[in-house]
Amino acid sequence: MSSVLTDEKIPNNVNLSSDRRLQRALEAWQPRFLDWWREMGPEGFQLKDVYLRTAVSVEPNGWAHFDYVKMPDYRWGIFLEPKEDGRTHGFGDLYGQPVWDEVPGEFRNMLRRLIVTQGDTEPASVEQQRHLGRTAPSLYDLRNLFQVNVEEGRHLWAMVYLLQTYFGRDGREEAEELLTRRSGDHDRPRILGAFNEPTSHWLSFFMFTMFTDRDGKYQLSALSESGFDPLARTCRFMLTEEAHHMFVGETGVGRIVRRACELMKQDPNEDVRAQGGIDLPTIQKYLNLWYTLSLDLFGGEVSSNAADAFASGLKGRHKEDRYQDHVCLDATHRIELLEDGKVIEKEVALRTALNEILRDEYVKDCQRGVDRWNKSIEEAGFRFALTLPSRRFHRQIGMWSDACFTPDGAPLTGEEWERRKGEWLPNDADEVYVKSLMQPVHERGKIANWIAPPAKGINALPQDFEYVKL
Ligand code: BYC
Repeated sequence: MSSVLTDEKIPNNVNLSSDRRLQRALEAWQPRFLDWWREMGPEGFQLKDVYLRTAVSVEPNGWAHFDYVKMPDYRWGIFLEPKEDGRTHGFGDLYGQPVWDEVPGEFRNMLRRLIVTQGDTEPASVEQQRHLGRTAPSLYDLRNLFQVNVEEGRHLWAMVYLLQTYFGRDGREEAEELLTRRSGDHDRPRILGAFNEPTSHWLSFFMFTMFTDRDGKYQLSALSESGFDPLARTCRFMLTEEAHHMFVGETGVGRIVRRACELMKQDPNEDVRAQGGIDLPTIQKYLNLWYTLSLDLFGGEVSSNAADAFASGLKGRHKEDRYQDHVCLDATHRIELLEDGKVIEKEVALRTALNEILRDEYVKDCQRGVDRWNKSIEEAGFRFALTLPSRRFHRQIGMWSDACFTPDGAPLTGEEWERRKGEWLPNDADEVYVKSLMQPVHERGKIANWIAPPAKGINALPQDFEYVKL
Protein backbone atom coordinates (compact mmCIF):
# COMPACT_ATOMS: atom_id res chain seq x y z
CA MET A 1 0.00 0.00 0.00
CA SER A 2 1.30 3.44 -0.92
CA SER A 3 1.99 5.66 2.08
CA VAL A 4 0.43 8.72 0.46
CA LEU A 5 -2.97 9.52 1.83
CA THR A 6 -5.53 10.80 -0.60
CA ASP A 7 -9.07 12.00 -0.11
CA GLU A 8 -10.14 8.85 -1.84
CA LYS A 9 -8.31 6.65 0.67
CA ILE A 10 -9.63 8.54 3.66
CA PRO A 11 -13.14 9.75 2.93
CA ASN A 12 -13.43 13.05 4.71
CA ASN A 13 -15.22 16.35 4.82
CA VAL A 14 -12.36 18.30 6.38
CA ASN A 15 -10.61 19.10 3.15
CA LEU A 16 -7.74 16.86 4.11
CA SER A 17 -5.89 17.28 0.82
CA SER A 18 -5.45 21.00 1.44
CA ASP A 19 -3.57 20.56 4.71
CA ARG A 20 -0.10 19.18 3.97
CA ARG A 21 1.06 19.19 7.59
CA LEU A 22 -1.94 17.20 8.76
CA GLN A 23 -1.66 14.84 5.83
CA ARG A 24 1.94 14.11 6.72
CA ALA A 25 1.04 13.49 10.36
CA LEU A 26 -1.75 11.09 9.39
CA GLU A 27 0.50 9.43 6.81
CA ALA A 28 2.94 8.67 9.59
CA TRP A 29 0.20 7.36 11.87
CA GLN A 30 -1.81 5.28 9.38
CA PRO A 31 0.68 2.39 8.96
CA ARG A 32 0.96 2.15 12.75
CA PHE A 33 -2.82 1.99 12.96
CA LEU A 34 -2.92 -0.79 10.37
CA ASP A 35 -0.20 -2.71 12.21
CA TRP A 36 -2.26 -2.37 15.38
CA TRP A 37 -5.42 -3.46 13.52
CA ARG A 38 -3.70 -6.56 12.16
CA GLU A 39 -2.22 -7.45 15.53
CA MET A 40 -5.17 -6.58 17.78
CA GLY A 41 -8.20 -6.42 15.46
CA PRO A 42 -10.62 -9.28 14.75
CA GLU A 43 -8.65 -12.49 14.81
CA GLY A 44 -8.91 -14.94 11.92
CA PHE A 45 -11.10 -12.95 9.52
CA GLN A 46 -8.89 -10.20 8.16
CA LEU A 47 -8.89 -11.56 4.62
CA LYS A 48 -12.61 -12.31 4.42
CA ASP A 49 -15.15 -10.21 2.57
CA VAL A 50 -17.59 -8.69 5.03
CA TYR A 51 -20.77 -6.83 4.11
CA LEU A 52 -20.05 -3.55 5.88
CA ARG A 53 -21.40 -0.06 6.19
CA THR A 54 -18.90 2.73 5.55
CA ALA A 55 -19.51 6.37 6.43
CA VAL A 56 -19.04 8.41 3.25
CA SER A 57 -20.64 11.76 4.15
CA VAL A 58 -22.66 13.45 6.87
CA GLU A 59 -25.84 13.75 4.81
CA PRO A 60 -28.69 12.40 6.98
CA ASN A 61 -30.06 10.40 4.03
CA GLY A 62 -27.19 8.60 2.46
CA TRP A 63 -24.25 8.96 4.85
CA ALA A 64 -23.50 5.26 4.61
CA HIS A 65 -22.43 2.98 1.81
CA PHE A 66 -22.89 -0.81 2.11
CA ASP A 67 -20.67 -3.30 0.31
CA TYR A 68 -18.30 -6.19 0.77
CA VAL A 69 -14.90 -5.15 2.06
CA LYS A 70 -11.92 -6.84 3.65
CA MET A 71 -11.48 -5.19 7.03
CA PRO A 72 -7.90 -3.93 6.61
CA ASP A 73 -9.14 -2.17 3.43
CA TYR A 74 -12.00 -0.43 5.28
CA ARG A 75 -11.97 3.28 4.49
CA TRP A 76 -11.77 4.81 7.96
CA GLY A 77 -12.97 8.32 7.21
CA ILE A 78 -12.95 11.61 9.06
CA PHE A 79 -16.29 13.35 9.31
CA LEU A 80 -17.41 16.37 11.26
CA GLU A 81 -20.96 17.69 11.27
CA PRO A 82 -21.13 20.95 9.28
CA LYS A 83 -20.12 24.07 11.13
CA GLU A 84 -23.00 26.06 12.54
CA ASP A 85 -22.39 29.77 11.89
CA GLY A 86 -22.40 31.95 14.97
CA ARG A 87 -22.51 29.02 17.43
CA THR A 88 -21.95 30.14 21.00
CA HIS A 89 -21.02 28.38 24.25
CA GLY A 90 -24.16 26.65 25.46
CA PHE A 91 -23.17 26.34 29.13
CA GLY A 92 -20.55 27.18 31.74
CA ASP A 93 -18.68 30.37 32.59
CA LEU A 94 -18.41 31.41 28.94
CA TYR A 95 -22.11 30.91 28.23
CA GLY A 96 -23.17 32.96 25.19
CA GLN A 97 -19.65 33.72 23.95
CA PRO A 98 -18.48 32.42 20.55
CA VAL A 99 -17.24 28.83 20.56
CA TRP A 100 -13.58 28.03 19.90
CA ASP A 101 -12.19 26.77 16.60
CA GLU A 102 -8.76 26.41 18.16
CA VAL A 103 -7.69 24.88 21.45
CA PRO A 104 -8.07 27.38 24.31
CA GLY A 105 -4.58 27.62 25.88
CA GLU A 106 -5.74 27.69 29.50
CA PHE A 107 -7.81 24.51 29.10
CA ARG A 108 -5.47 22.64 26.80
CA ASN A 109 -4.55 19.87 29.24
CA MET A 110 -8.10 19.24 30.38
CA LEU A 111 -9.31 19.09 26.79
CA ARG A 112 -6.53 16.77 25.71
CA ARG A 113 -7.29 14.46 28.64
CA LEU A 114 -10.98 14.25 27.64
CA ILE A 115 -10.13 13.51 24.01
CA VAL A 116 -7.49 10.94 24.94
CA THR A 117 -9.85 9.21 27.39
CA GLN A 118 -12.58 9.07 24.76
CA GLY A 119 -10.11 7.90 22.10
CA ASP A 120 -8.65 5.19 24.33
CA THR A 121 -11.98 3.39 24.69
CA GLU A 122 -12.31 2.83 20.94
CA PRO A 123 -9.31 0.56 20.25
CA ALA A 124 -9.80 -0.97 23.70
CA SER A 125 -13.19 -2.35 22.73
CA VAL A 126 -11.80 -3.83 19.49
CA GLU A 127 -9.09 -5.56 21.53
CA GLN A 128 -11.67 -6.90 24.00
CA GLN A 129 -13.74 -8.39 21.19
CA ARG A 130 -11.01 -9.72 18.95
CA HIS A 131 -11.56 -13.45 19.57
CA LEU A 132 -15.35 -13.45 19.27
CA GLY A 133 -15.50 -14.10 15.52
CA ARG A 134 -14.42 -17.68 16.14
CA THR A 135 -17.61 -18.44 18.07
CA ALA A 136 -20.23 -16.29 16.31
CA PRO A 137 -23.79 -17.68 16.55
CA SER A 138 -24.55 -16.73 12.92
CA LEU A 139 -23.15 -14.90 9.91
CA TYR A 140 -25.53 -12.05 10.68
CA ASP A 141 -24.00 -11.64 14.16
CA LEU A 142 -20.49 -12.11 12.84
CA ARG A 143 -21.02 -9.23 10.46
CA ASN A 144 -22.49 -7.03 13.20
CA LEU A 145 -19.45 -7.70 15.39
CA PHE A 146 -17.14 -6.59 12.58
CA GLN A 147 -19.34 -3.57 11.83
CA VAL A 148 -19.02 -2.46 15.43
CA ASN A 149 -15.26 -3.11 15.34
CA VAL A 150 -14.51 -1.10 12.20
CA GLU A 151 -16.64 1.78 13.44
CA GLU A 152 -14.80 1.84 16.76
CA GLY A 153 -11.69 2.04 14.56
CA ARG A 154 -13.23 5.05 12.81
CA HIS A 155 -13.99 6.66 16.16
CA LEU A 156 -10.34 6.26 17.03
CA TRP A 157 -9.50 8.04 13.78
CA ALA A 158 -11.91 10.81 14.78
CA MET A 159 -10.09 11.44 18.06
CA VAL A 160 -6.67 11.07 16.45
CA TYR A 161 -7.69 13.64 13.85
CA LEU A 162 -8.37 16.11 16.70
CA LEU A 163 -5.10 15.28 18.45
CA GLN A 164 -3.04 15.54 15.27
CA THR A 165 -4.74 18.70 14.05
CA TYR A 166 -4.95 20.75 17.22
CA PHE A 167 -2.38 19.51 19.73
CA GLY A 168 0.94 19.59 17.89
CA ARG A 169 3.67 17.39 19.22
CA ASP A 170 1.92 16.13 22.33
CA GLY A 171 -1.09 15.30 20.16
CA ARG A 172 1.14 13.14 17.97
CA GLU A 173 2.58 11.44 21.04
CA GLU A 174 -0.87 10.77 22.44
CA ALA A 175 -1.93 9.33 19.07
CA GLU A 176 0.97 6.89 19.30
CA GLU A 177 0.09 5.97 22.88
CA LEU A 178 -3.45 5.13 21.82
CA LEU A 179 -1.96 2.31 19.76
CA THR A 180 0.43 1.21 22.49
CA ARG A 181 -1.83 0.61 25.48
CA ARG A 182 -3.59 -2.76 25.52
CA SER A 183 -6.88 -3.82 27.07
CA GLY A 184 -6.24 -5.87 30.21
CA ASP A 185 -2.46 -5.52 30.01
CA HIS A 186 -0.89 -5.38 33.43
CA ASP A 187 1.78 -2.83 32.51
CA ARG A 188 0.03 -0.78 29.83
CA PRO A 189 -3.70 -1.05 30.54
CA ARG A 190 -6.42 0.99 28.85
CA ILE A 191 -7.45 4.06 30.84
CA LEU A 192 -10.95 3.19 32.09
CA GLY A 193 -11.93 0.13 34.10
CA ALA A 194 -14.58 -1.53 31.90
CA PHE A 195 -12.22 -1.45 28.94
CA ASN A 196 -9.81 -3.80 30.65
CA GLU A 197 -12.43 -6.47 31.39
CA PRO A 198 -12.47 -9.59 29.23
CA THR A 199 -15.38 -9.90 26.80
CA SER A 200 -14.87 -13.58 26.38
CA HIS A 201 -18.18 -14.68 24.89
CA TRP A 202 -21.21 -13.38 23.06
CA LEU A 203 -23.42 -12.86 26.10
CA SER A 204 -20.80 -10.44 27.42
CA PHE A 205 -20.47 -8.87 23.97
CA PHE A 206 -24.19 -8.15 23.79
CA MET A 207 -24.20 -6.80 27.36
CA PHE A 208 -21.20 -4.66 26.51
CA THR A 209 -22.87 -3.19 23.43
CA MET A 210 -26.09 -2.67 25.39
CA PHE A 211 -24.56 -1.05 28.49
CA THR A 212 -21.00 0.06 27.77
CA ASP A 213 -21.70 1.46 24.32
CA ARG A 214 -24.60 3.30 25.92
CA ASP A 215 -22.14 5.05 28.21
CA GLY A 216 -20.49 6.05 24.93
CA LYS A 217 -23.78 7.57 23.79
CA TYR A 218 -24.07 9.73 26.90
CA GLN A 219 -20.41 10.75 27.02
CA LEU A 220 -20.45 11.64 23.33
CA SER A 221 -23.66 13.53 23.83
CA ALA A 222 -22.09 15.58 26.67
CA LEU A 223 -18.99 16.21 24.53
CA SER A 224 -21.12 17.14 21.52
CA GLU A 225 -22.20 20.19 23.55
CA SER A 226 -18.54 21.26 23.87
CA GLY A 227 -17.44 24.82 23.28
CA PHE A 228 -14.43 23.37 21.43
CA ASP A 229 -16.34 23.24 18.17
CA PRO A 230 -14.33 20.58 16.30
CA LEU A 231 -14.92 18.17 19.21
CA ALA A 232 -18.64 18.93 19.28
CA ARG A 233 -18.97 18.43 15.53
CA THR A 234 -16.99 15.18 15.58
CA CYS A 235 -18.99 13.69 18.45
CA ARG A 236 -22.32 14.54 16.85
CA PHE A 237 -21.48 12.43 13.86
CA MET A 238 -20.08 9.59 15.98
CA LEU A 239 -23.47 9.34 17.68
CA THR A 240 -25.01 8.41 14.33
CA GLU A 241 -22.95 5.23 14.22
CA GLU A 242 -23.25 4.54 17.95
CA ALA A 243 -27.01 3.91 17.58
CA HIS A 244 -26.36 0.69 15.64
CA HIS A 245 -23.96 -0.57 18.29
CA MET A 246 -26.62 -0.25 20.99
CA PHE A 247 -29.13 -1.86 18.64
CA VAL A 248 -26.78 -4.85 18.36
CA GLY A 249 -26.64 -5.06 22.18
CA GLU A 250 -30.28 -4.57 22.97
CA THR A 251 -31.58 -6.90 20.27
CA GLY A 252 -28.80 -9.41 20.96
CA VAL A 253 -29.79 -9.77 24.61
CA GLY A 254 -33.45 -9.62 23.59
CA ARG A 255 -32.95 -12.59 21.26
CA ILE A 256 -31.23 -14.62 24.03
CA VAL A 257 -34.13 -13.81 26.35
CA ARG A 258 -36.66 -14.85 23.71
CA ARG A 259 -34.85 -18.11 23.12
CA ALA A 260 -34.67 -18.79 26.88
CA CYS A 261 -38.46 -18.45 27.00
CA GLU A 262 -38.92 -20.81 24.04
CA LEU A 263 -36.70 -23.39 25.71
CA MET A 264 -38.52 -23.02 29.04
CA LYS A 265 -41.73 -23.93 27.28
CA GLN A 266 -40.15 -27.01 25.75
CA ASP A 267 -38.88 -28.48 29.03
CA PRO A 268 -41.20 -30.03 31.63
CA ASN A 269 -39.13 -28.36 34.39
CA GLU A 270 -38.62 -25.14 32.44
CA ASP A 271 -34.91 -25.99 32.59
CA VAL A 272 -33.20 -23.87 29.96
CA ARG A 273 -29.71 -25.18 30.59
CA ALA A 274 -30.90 -28.75 30.06
CA GLN A 275 -31.84 -27.62 26.54
CA GLY A 276 -28.58 -25.85 25.84
CA GLY A 277 -29.82 -22.30 26.32
CA ILE A 278 -28.94 -19.43 28.62
CA ASP A 279 -31.42 -19.19 31.49
CA LEU A 280 -32.87 -15.90 32.67
CA PRO A 281 -31.07 -15.90 36.08
CA THR A 282 -27.74 -16.23 34.26
CA ILE A 283 -28.69 -13.39 31.92
CA GLN A 284 -29.46 -11.33 35.05
CA LYS A 285 -25.97 -11.97 36.42
CA TYR A 286 -24.27 -10.74 33.26
CA LEU A 287 -26.59 -7.76 33.22
CA ASN A 288 -25.51 -6.99 36.81
CA LEU A 289 -21.86 -7.20 35.80
CA TRP A 290 -21.85 -5.07 32.66
CA TYR A 291 -24.34 -2.52 33.90
CA THR A 292 -22.30 -1.80 37.03
CA LEU A 293 -18.97 -1.75 35.17
CA SER A 294 -20.59 0.80 32.87
CA LEU A 295 -21.99 2.89 35.76
CA ASP A 296 -18.37 3.28 36.87
CA LEU A 297 -17.54 4.94 33.55
CA PHE A 298 -19.37 8.09 34.60
CA GLY A 299 -16.78 8.79 37.32
CA GLY A 300 -17.30 9.86 40.92
CA GLU A 301 -20.66 11.19 42.17
CA VAL A 302 -19.08 14.41 43.39
CA SER A 303 -16.32 15.44 41.03
CA SER A 304 -14.26 18.59 40.74
CA ASN A 305 -13.08 17.35 37.31
CA ALA A 306 -16.67 17.34 36.09
CA ALA A 307 -17.25 20.80 37.58
CA ASP A 308 -14.11 22.16 35.89
CA ALA A 309 -15.00 20.64 32.51
CA PHE A 310 -18.45 22.24 32.69
CA ALA A 311 -17.24 25.63 33.98
CA SER A 312 -14.67 25.89 31.19
CA GLY A 313 -17.21 24.98 28.49
CA LEU A 314 -15.57 21.70 27.49
CA LYS A 315 -18.17 19.11 28.52
CA GLY A 316 -21.87 19.85 28.97
CA ARG A 317 -24.94 17.84 29.85
CA HIS A 318 -26.92 15.45 27.67
CA LYS A 319 -29.25 17.67 25.63
CA GLU A 320 -28.10 20.88 27.32
CA ASP A 321 -30.81 22.90 25.56
CA ARG A 322 -33.50 21.14 27.60
CA TYR A 323 -32.25 22.88 30.75
CA GLN A 324 -33.21 26.39 31.85
CA ASP A 325 -30.04 27.34 33.71
CA HIS A 326 -26.87 26.82 31.66
CA VAL A 327 -24.44 28.43 34.06
CA CYS A 328 -25.42 26.67 37.29
CA LEU A 329 -23.08 28.74 39.40
CA ASP A 330 -25.14 28.79 42.58
CA ALA A 331 -27.39 25.86 41.77
CA THR A 332 -27.41 22.79 44.00
CA HIS A 333 -28.44 19.22 43.38
CA ARG A 334 -29.71 16.64 45.85
CA ILE A 335 -27.87 13.35 45.74
CA GLU A 336 -27.45 10.25 47.86
CA LEU A 337 -24.11 10.07 49.59
CA LEU A 338 -22.30 7.59 51.76
CA GLU A 339 -21.07 9.33 54.88
CA ASP A 340 -19.51 7.47 57.81
CA GLY A 341 -20.92 4.25 56.40
CA LYS A 342 -24.49 5.65 56.27
CA VAL A 343 -26.53 6.49 53.19
CA ILE A 344 -27.76 10.09 53.43
CA GLU A 345 -29.24 12.66 51.06
CA LYS A 346 -27.47 15.97 50.68
CA GLU A 347 -27.50 19.12 48.54
CA VAL A 348 -24.20 19.57 46.73
CA ALA A 349 -23.06 22.22 44.24
CA LEU A 350 -24.71 21.19 40.97
CA ARG A 351 -21.54 21.57 38.95
CA THR A 352 -19.84 18.95 41.10
CA ALA A 353 -22.78 16.55 40.62
CA LEU A 354 -22.66 16.49 36.83
CA ASN A 355 -21.32 12.95 36.58
CA GLU A 356 -24.29 11.78 38.63
CA ILE A 357 -26.72 13.83 36.55
CA LEU A 358 -25.42 12.24 33.36
CA ARG A 359 -25.59 8.83 35.05
CA ASP A 360 -29.27 9.51 35.89
CA GLU A 361 -30.06 9.96 32.20
CA TYR A 362 -28.15 6.81 31.37
CA VAL A 363 -29.98 4.75 34.00
CA LYS A 364 -33.36 5.84 32.59
CA ASP A 365 -32.29 4.86 29.10
CA CYS A 366 -31.06 1.44 30.28
CA GLN A 367 -34.38 0.90 32.07
CA ARG A 368 -36.28 1.45 28.82
CA GLY A 369 -34.29 -1.38 27.21
CA VAL A 370 -34.82 -3.71 30.18
CA ASP A 371 -38.57 -2.98 30.04
CA ARG A 372 -38.63 -4.13 26.44
CA TRP A 373 -36.92 -7.41 27.38
CA ASN A 374 -39.39 -7.90 30.21
CA LYS A 375 -42.31 -7.33 27.90
CA SER A 376 -41.17 -10.25 25.75
CA ILE A 377 -40.88 -12.48 28.85
CA GLU A 378 -44.39 -11.49 29.88
CA GLU A 379 -45.73 -12.10 26.37
CA ALA A 380 -44.21 -15.57 26.50
CA GLY A 381 -46.28 -16.16 29.64
CA PHE A 382 -43.57 -16.20 32.31
CA ARG A 383 -43.43 -14.32 35.59
CA PHE A 384 -39.83 -13.23 35.67
CA ALA A 385 -38.48 -9.71 35.42
CA LEU A 386 -34.92 -8.67 34.70
CA THR A 387 -33.91 -5.69 36.84
CA LEU A 388 -31.20 -3.08 36.94
CA PRO A 389 -29.40 -3.44 40.27
CA SER A 390 -29.05 -0.51 42.65
CA ARG A 391 -26.33 1.87 41.61
CA ARG A 392 -24.60 1.13 44.93
CA PHE A 393 -24.07 -2.50 43.96
CA HIS A 394 -20.63 -3.74 42.79
CA ARG A 395 -19.04 -0.36 42.25
CA GLN A 396 -15.34 0.18 41.80
CA ILE A 397 -15.34 3.92 41.20
CA GLY A 398 -16.96 6.63 43.30
CA MET A 399 -18.11 6.60 46.89
CA TRP A 400 -20.18 3.40 46.73
CA SER A 401 -16.96 1.53 46.05
CA ASP A 402 -16.05 2.11 49.71
CA ALA A 403 -18.66 -0.37 50.94
CA CYS A 404 -20.51 -3.54 49.87
CA PHE A 405 -24.18 -3.69 48.88
CA THR A 406 -26.70 -6.22 47.60
CA PRO A 407 -28.35 -5.67 44.20
CA ASP A 408 -31.23 -4.08 46.16
CA GLY A 409 -28.83 -1.57 47.69
CA ALA A 410 -28.79 -3.03 51.21
CA PRO A 411 -25.42 -2.85 52.99
CA LEU A 412 -23.36 -6.01 53.51
CA THR A 413 -20.15 -6.79 55.34
CA GLY A 414 -17.07 -7.61 53.28
CA GLU A 415 -17.28 -11.27 54.36
CA GLU A 416 -20.93 -11.55 53.38
CA TRP A 417 -20.10 -10.00 50.03
CA GLU A 418 -17.33 -12.53 49.40
CA ARG A 419 -19.64 -15.36 50.38
CA ARG A 420 -22.60 -14.22 48.30
CA LYS A 421 -21.22 -12.39 45.25
CA GLY A 422 -21.46 -15.54 43.11
CA GLU A 423 -25.27 -15.38 43.52
CA TRP A 424 -25.35 -11.99 41.81
CA LEU A 425 -22.39 -11.89 39.48
CA PRO A 426 -21.23 -14.59 37.05
CA ASN A 427 -19.19 -17.18 38.93
CA ASP A 428 -16.65 -19.57 37.45
CA ALA A 429 -19.29 -22.23 36.77
CA ASP A 430 -21.49 -19.71 34.88
CA GLU A 431 -18.54 -18.61 32.81
CA VAL A 432 -17.63 -22.24 31.98
CA TYR A 433 -21.25 -23.00 31.07
CA VAL A 434 -21.77 -19.98 28.85
CA LYS A 435 -18.45 -20.56 27.12
CA SER A 436 -19.39 -24.21 26.50
CA LEU A 437 -22.31 -23.00 24.35
CA MET A 438 -20.11 -20.83 22.16
CA GLN A 439 -19.77 -23.10 19.16
CA PRO A 440 -19.52 -21.24 15.85
CA VAL A 441 -22.40 -21.32 13.41
CA HIS A 442 -20.99 -20.05 10.14
CA GLU A 443 -23.50 -21.50 7.66
CA ARG A 444 -25.83 -19.17 5.80
CA GLY A 445 -29.20 -18.71 7.44
CA LYS A 446 -28.35 -20.97 10.42
CA ILE A 447 -28.34 -19.85 14.04
CA ALA A 448 -26.97 -21.22 17.33
CA ASN A 449 -29.43 -22.94 19.65
CA TRP A 450 -29.04 -20.44 22.52
CA ILE A 451 -30.23 -17.37 20.61
CA ALA A 452 -33.34 -16.56 18.54
CA PRO A 453 -32.93 -15.32 14.97
CA PRO A 454 -33.01 -11.57 14.34
CA ALA A 455 -36.32 -9.93 13.38
CA LYS A 456 -34.86 -8.84 10.06
CA GLY A 457 -31.63 -8.73 8.06
CA ILE A 458 -29.20 -5.87 7.49
CA ASN A 459 -30.03 -3.09 5.03
CA ALA A 460 -33.30 -4.77 3.99
CA LEU A 461 -31.44 -7.96 2.97
CA PRO A 462 -32.75 -11.40 3.91
CA GLN A 463 -31.56 -13.08 7.09
CA ASP A 464 -29.83 -15.83 5.15
CA PHE A 465 -27.76 -13.39 3.11
CA GLU A 466 -24.06 -14.24 2.99
CA TYR A 467 -23.02 -11.42 5.35
CA VAL A 468 -19.47 -12.73 5.58
CA LYS A 469 -17.87 -14.80 2.80
CA LEU A 470 -15.89 -17.49 4.56
N1 BYC B 1 -12.02 3.75 35.41
O1 BYC B 1 -13.48 13.10 39.10
P1 BYC B 1 -13.68 11.66 38.77
C1 BYC B 1 -17.24 4.87 24.63
C2 BYC B 1 -10.61 8.31 37.24
S1 BYC B 1 -17.39 4.99 26.33
C3 BYC B 1 -10.79 4.21 35.73
O2 BYC B 1 -14.49 10.86 39.69
P2 BYC B 1 -14.20 12.44 36.10
C4 BYC B 1 -17.22 3.51 24.07
C5 BYC B 1 -10.58 9.65 36.54
O3 BYC B 1 -9.99 9.53 35.25
C6 BYC B 1 -17.24 6.72 26.67
N2 BYC B 1 -10.56 5.45 36.18
O4 BYC B 1 -14.25 11.47 37.33
C7 BYC B 1 -18.04 2.52 24.56
C8 BYC B 1 -9.79 10.47 37.51
O5 BYC B 1 -8.42 10.18 37.35
P3 BYC B 1 -7.30 11.29 37.62
C9 BYC B 1 -15.80 7.19 26.86
C10 BYC B 1 -11.63 6.26 36.33
O6 BYC B 1 -12.80 12.74 35.73
C11 BYC B 1 -17.97 1.25 24.01
C12 BYC B 1 -10.23 9.92 38.86
O7 BYC B 1 -10.75 8.62 38.61
N3 BYC B 1 -15.74 8.60 26.93
O8 BYC B 1 -17.15 5.84 23.96
O9 BYC B 1 -15.14 13.55 36.32
C13 BYC B 1 -17.11 0.95 22.98
C14 BYC B 1 -11.29 10.77 39.51
O10 BYC B 1 -12.29 10.97 38.57
C15 BYC B 1 -12.93 5.86 36.01
C16 BYC B 1 -15.45 9.29 28.06
O11 BYC B 1 -15.19 8.74 29.10
C17 BYC B 1 -13.10 4.53 35.53
N4 BYC B 1 -14.32 4.03 35.20
O12 BYC B 1 -14.93 11.50 35.04
C18 BYC B 1 -16.29 1.95 22.48
C19 BYC B 1 -15.48 10.79 27.95
N5 BYC B 1 -13.77 6.87 36.27
O13 BYC B 1 -7.62 12.43 36.69
C20 BYC B 1 -16.35 3.24 23.00
C21 BYC B 1 -14.23 11.46 28.43
C22 BYC B 1 -13.02 7.88 36.74
O14 BYC B 1 -7.45 11.64 39.04
N6 BYC B 1 -13.95 11.18 29.82
N7 BYC B 1 -11.74 7.51 36.77
O15 BYC B 1 -6.02 10.57 37.25
C23 BYC B 1 -14.53 11.86 30.86
O16 BYC B 1 -15.39 12.69 30.66
C24 BYC B 1 -14.06 11.56 32.24
O17 BYC B 1 -12.70 11.25 32.16
C25 BYC B 1 -14.81 10.41 32.97
C26 BYC B 1 -14.38 10.42 34.45
C27 BYC B 1 -16.29 10.57 32.82
C28 BYC B 1 -14.40 9.05 32.44
